[in-house]
Amino acid sequence: MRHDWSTAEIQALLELPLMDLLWQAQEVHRQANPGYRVQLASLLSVKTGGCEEDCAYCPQSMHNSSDVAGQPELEVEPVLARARAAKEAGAHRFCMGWAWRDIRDGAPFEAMLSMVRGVRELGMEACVTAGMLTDSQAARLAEAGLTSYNHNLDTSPEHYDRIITTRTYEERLETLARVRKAGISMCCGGIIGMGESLTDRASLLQVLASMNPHPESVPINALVAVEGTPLEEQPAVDPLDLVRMVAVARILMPHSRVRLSAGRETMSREGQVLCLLAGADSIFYGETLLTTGNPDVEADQQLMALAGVTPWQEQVPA
Ligand code: SAM
Ligand code: DTB
Ligand code: SF4
Repeated sequence: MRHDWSTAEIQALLELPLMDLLWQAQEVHRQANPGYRVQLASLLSVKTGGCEEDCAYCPQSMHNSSDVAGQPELEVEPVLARARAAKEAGAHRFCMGWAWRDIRDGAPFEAMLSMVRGVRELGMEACVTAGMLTDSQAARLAEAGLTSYNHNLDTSPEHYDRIITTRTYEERLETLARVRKAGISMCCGGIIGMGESLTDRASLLQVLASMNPHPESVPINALVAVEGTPLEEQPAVDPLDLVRMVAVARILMPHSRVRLSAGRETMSREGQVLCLLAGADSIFYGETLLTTGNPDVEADQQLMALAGVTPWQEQVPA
C-alpha cells in the first residue's frame, strides 16, 4: 500500500493503453475484492437548494439560476421511510445530503442526528454530506453511529479556483481531518468533465492517494451539466475517461470503495460494465441522486445480473 505516488506517475497510469490499464486494475481489484462484490448506496436530498457556496457545477447554489431554492427541509420520519424503502430494494448504505456551506447547531442538526440513529437501527450504513463541520459536531455524529461523512475535493488544487471561490481547498482538507479525528470513515472524491486537464485529474488522485489511510470511499463523478450553472455548456464526459479514472483510483487505493457516482444515467450498459471491471465496487442506487436523475432500480438490477457482480447484503444492526 503506497501513499507516495507522484502526479507524474499517476498521469502515466491515466495515459496507459486502455488494455494495459484495465489489466493492471483488474489484478489489483481481484485480489482486494474476490467475487466482484458491489455496494448499493441510496441517496436522498434532505435539504435542497439555496446554498451560499458558488460551486460552478451545482444546481443547488443560490449563485446559479438553476437553484432549486424554497424546498422545505425533509423531516425525520419521511427520511426514515425512504431509508426503509431503500433497504427493501436492496440498498446497503443510505446517504443523506444537505445543501449547506456548513452545519449549524440547532433543530436541523438534532434532526440529522435522529436520522443517522434511525438509519443505523435499520442495519444500514449511514453517510451524511452537509459541508463543513466543527469538532464537536463531528463527535456527536460519531456518537450517533454515523458510518461515513462525504466531503469531496472535487478537482485538483490547481483547477479548484476556477470552480469554487467561496471555500478554499485548505478548508476542505481541514474538514476531512476533523472527520477522521472523530473516528468517522471518510468518503472523498471528485468530478471529471469540468474543463480540467489530464494533469489535473492526476493531481486530484495524487491528493487522495497521499492520505494515510486512504479515504475509505472514493466517489468518482462525471459532471452532470445542469442548465443554469456556469458549466452548462461543458461537453459530455467520454465514458472511457471515467473508466480510466476508476481504474487508476483502484490501482492507487486497492482497498477503498470506489463509487461510480453521478453521470451513469446517460452511460451505456457497456460503459458501466467496463467501470465495474476496472474496479468500481459501488454505485448510487435509486431513481434520483440529489436533484438529477439516476438509472432506475430495475435497470441496475439487470446491470448487476448481466455483469455477474454481487450486491452486498444488509449488515447486522450495530
Ligand atoms: N453541500 C455539501 C458539500 O458540498 O459538501 C454536500 C452536498 S454536495 C451537492 C455533494 C457533492 O455532489 C459535491 O461535492 C459534488 O462533488 C457533487 N455534485 C454536485 N453537483 C454535481 C453535478 N452537477 N455533477 C456531478 N457531481 C456533482
Ligand atoms: C458524490 O460524490 N456524488 C453525490 C454524493 N456524493 C452526494 C452527489 C451527486 C450529485 C449530482 C447532481 C445532483 O443530483 O444534484
Ligand atoms: Fe452548496 Fe454543496 Fe452545491 Fe456547493 S456542492 S453549492 S456546497 S450544495
